[in-house]
Amino acid sequence: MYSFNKEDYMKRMEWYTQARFGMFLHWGLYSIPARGEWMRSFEKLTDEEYGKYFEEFNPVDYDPKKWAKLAKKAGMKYMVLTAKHHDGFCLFDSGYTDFKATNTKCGRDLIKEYVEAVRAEGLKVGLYYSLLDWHHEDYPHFSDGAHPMYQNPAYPDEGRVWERYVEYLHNQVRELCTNYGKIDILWFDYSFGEYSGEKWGATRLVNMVRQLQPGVIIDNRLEVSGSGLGSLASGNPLPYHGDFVSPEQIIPQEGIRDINGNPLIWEACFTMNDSWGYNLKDKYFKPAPMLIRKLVECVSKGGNMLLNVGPDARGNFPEESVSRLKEIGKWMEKNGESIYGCGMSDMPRPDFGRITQKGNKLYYHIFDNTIGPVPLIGIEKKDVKKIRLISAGAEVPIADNWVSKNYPEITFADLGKNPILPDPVDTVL
Ligand code: JFZ
Repeated sequence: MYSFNKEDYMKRMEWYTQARFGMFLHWGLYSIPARGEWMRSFEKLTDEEYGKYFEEFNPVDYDPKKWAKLAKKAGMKYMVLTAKHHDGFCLFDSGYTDFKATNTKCGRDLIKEYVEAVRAEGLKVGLYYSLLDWHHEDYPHFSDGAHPMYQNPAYPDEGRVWERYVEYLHNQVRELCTNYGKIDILWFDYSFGEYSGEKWGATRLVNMVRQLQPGVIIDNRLEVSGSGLGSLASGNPLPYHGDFVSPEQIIPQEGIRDINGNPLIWEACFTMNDSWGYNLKDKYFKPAPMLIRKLVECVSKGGNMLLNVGPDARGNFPEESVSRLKEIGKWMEKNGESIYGCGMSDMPRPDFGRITQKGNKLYYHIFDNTIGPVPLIGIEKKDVKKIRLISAGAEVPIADNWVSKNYPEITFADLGKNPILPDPVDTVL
């Protein structure tokens, strides 16, 4: 059934590579202990110990319309929410488990409300689904030596039947692809060691997904983890290679290319602080200007940025996240055209920042004061049609002063004598 058709692929990926900026959401029972989404595993909790959060879970403030509005205001074009994370707790009303939101005090299908809210804002709908499952009775805890943190003495592996877990996984993915209308992104997480590809029944899984959701975009983690390129880069893609590479907490130095040097589609996901799930004690939030520049960096290297928010147990975004989203949104409102539909540039990377490109339009992102006029290295004056300060629509002349006269081979943009940039975060020409 599987065949790789480059034309179909590029068509499917069009909105996604235009969008460039999305919101990742890690939310579940782990928002209550507020020590990150791995706490159950790191702290080796038993079912019973973790079960107390299931008893307690009641996100009274959950309002995904509010979430979607915040994402949209920030300039994001899509959202990806954890339908199930590694702890196995389902935010959706699955027929294959009792460990789900509808069985908690809140009694709501949180995914249903989410997909409706996201769509209503005109954003694309993404769902994260964990391949790992610390709750399922057939998911082993000791098998993989590379991940000692799975090993929980409370959970011996005897009697666990792997095939039963794989059926469970397939059944739940079928539910997600059937019960919630059009899904735009499925974000599987993740493969490691021998737990990769066919171990998950991945060819069969992907065929089912593509049949139920023909346009859906799938990440590459049915094959690899956050650090692998996968077979998409090898020129010989396996059926479950996925549609984009998903580097985590890192922006690749030079973008990502396949073995023939052709650029691949990728999305760097990262946290605003240092945690995916809500973490009460992690207050190391990256400043908004840094996040804006990181987004620019991703686009200048041909990638997307998926920026994470970890809502709290009541269903609210942390204040620190809200203020950053608002600040990013303000910048995006004025400078979004240098992000959406833009990609890697053919021009050399400048010292002062980055360049993004859309067709024959170059966007010079000036992060750093250039002291004198702004050098547009590699550009000949005769090739410049016009230069504009994007945020104001203002004309910026080619410099004609003693500096530019001393360097006649360089084309300079003249932002004036004042060394303070119009926007110290990122001035875009
Ligand atoms: C995974 C999850 O474990 C994590 O909780 C979060 O959801 C993130 C987006 O994805 O994190 C990983 C996955 C793979 C590696 C590291 C972190 N890895 O292989 O190095």
